[in-house]
Amino acid sequence: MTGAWARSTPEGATNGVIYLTISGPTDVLVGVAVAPSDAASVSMHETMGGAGDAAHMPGMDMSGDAGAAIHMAALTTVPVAPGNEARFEPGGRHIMLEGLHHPLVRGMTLTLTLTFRIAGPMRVDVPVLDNPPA
Ligand SMILES: [Cu+2]
Repeated sequence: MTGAWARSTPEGATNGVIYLTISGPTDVLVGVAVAPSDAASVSMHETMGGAGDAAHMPGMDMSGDAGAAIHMAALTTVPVAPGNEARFEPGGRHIMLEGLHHPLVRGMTLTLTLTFRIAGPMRVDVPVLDNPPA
């Protein structure tokens, strides 16, 4: 697990996003979670159609035409293997927090629980940043 970070959000934002890279051993990521006090639900998504991070910009209305144009597919499993790392990065796969209970503010740390088919649950500290780590 490397490069985990969550993008900061302004007051009132309902969605947040976490990125990280997972390398082997061979396993399958089958679940993601954060503390119930942070968000109502967490899921793995794949962004399609070149919308990239815009899908998660604060205030973005995902309903109606805008939502149709920016297609995000939920992923139930993500395979991991040596030499075939699972990358969650801006514009592609991401871990999406919906129903945020508070803004994500730079300096905070979220506790993300990744559940793997073989290895079971693993906790990752996720710092909240304004921009991707260098
Ligand atoms: Cu998403």
